[in-house]
Amino acid sequence: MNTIHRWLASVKKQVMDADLVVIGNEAADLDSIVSSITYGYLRSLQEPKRVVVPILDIPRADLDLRLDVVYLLREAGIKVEDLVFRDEIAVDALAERARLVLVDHNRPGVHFQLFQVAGIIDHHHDEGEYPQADPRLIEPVGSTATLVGREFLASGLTVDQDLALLLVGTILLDTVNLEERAGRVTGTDREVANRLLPLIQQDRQQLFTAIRQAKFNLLGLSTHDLLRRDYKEYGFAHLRCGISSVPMSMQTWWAMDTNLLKGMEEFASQRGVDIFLSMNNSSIPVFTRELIILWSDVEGEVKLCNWLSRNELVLLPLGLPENAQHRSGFRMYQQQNVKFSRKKLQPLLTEFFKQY
Ligand SMILES: [Mn+2]
Repeated sequence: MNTIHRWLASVKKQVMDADLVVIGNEAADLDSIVSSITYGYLRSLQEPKRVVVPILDIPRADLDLRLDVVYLLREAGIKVEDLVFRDEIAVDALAERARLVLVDHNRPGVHFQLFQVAGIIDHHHDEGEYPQADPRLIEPVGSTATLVGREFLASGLTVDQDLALLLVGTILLDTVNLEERAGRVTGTDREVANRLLPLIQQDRQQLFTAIRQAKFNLLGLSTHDLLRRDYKEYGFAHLRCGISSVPMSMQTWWAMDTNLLKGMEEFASQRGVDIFLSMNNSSIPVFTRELIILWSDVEGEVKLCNWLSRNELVLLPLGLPENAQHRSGFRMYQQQNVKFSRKKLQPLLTEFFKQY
């Protein structure tokens, strides 16, 4: 029997022979990813002689920051290694032979400008381009997955459990579990979701909760991912300073990764920064902030902390956990004044390094 899994594994080997590339938008959220692979699968079933390839418009390394996507793909038995990412292929060479189907957007992103647009399936505002596209299906529904699901159901082809799960899981996330109050759901979303739901084994509420929790759960991310998820770099005098903002307390982080200081050191050295800061915040039980400083200049570090404390930051030193006490250059503080975000800290640092 043909399945989306077998199809994905086979297209992976024929990427550069593609006739049709199906691409979601650059944010590569759940809707874009699921719609591109499911619509690509539909077209391949309808036109078996064509090579249809869905491509994700992000580097492969960025997928693991999207935990809702990782979760639903795993639930549906999709192997991440079978997917094709933008950074793994010669996009411009592919544009010479393949045409593009846009899903979840209706104007190509920066990396796919050279392609001829053959089709559009989308739920965003219609920018009026590509009148010749076929299909040209742009409707203001809650999720592009609704439109793909409707096409699948109308095709008479089999919609198996895994395929139904991908589509309906995405519709539920995008429409906030089909809730009227959230103002996202339309009659079409409800209709398609209600035809797909009987095909899956899972309870609707549980599925929605699991996907939504995954989306906002950082626990599955590695230290490296948490550090690069929201990272900025600054130049202060002759020094380079990197600052990560991490929405997690050190205590929670430590429970996940006892080697996290080593991870920070590696991250800082990869980025080639002299000073590395991690600004951690947590909302449970109340909003708190912590500041971790990695700087090999111990004297400078003491001066910096004094300076920050004099300027309202109010830093309370925290001891390093036992297994990290031998690591040099690290200081951990509780930041008593929680109003100082990275945006507000930056001018203070600029000021400090001017006279340092
Ligand atoms: Mn969408």
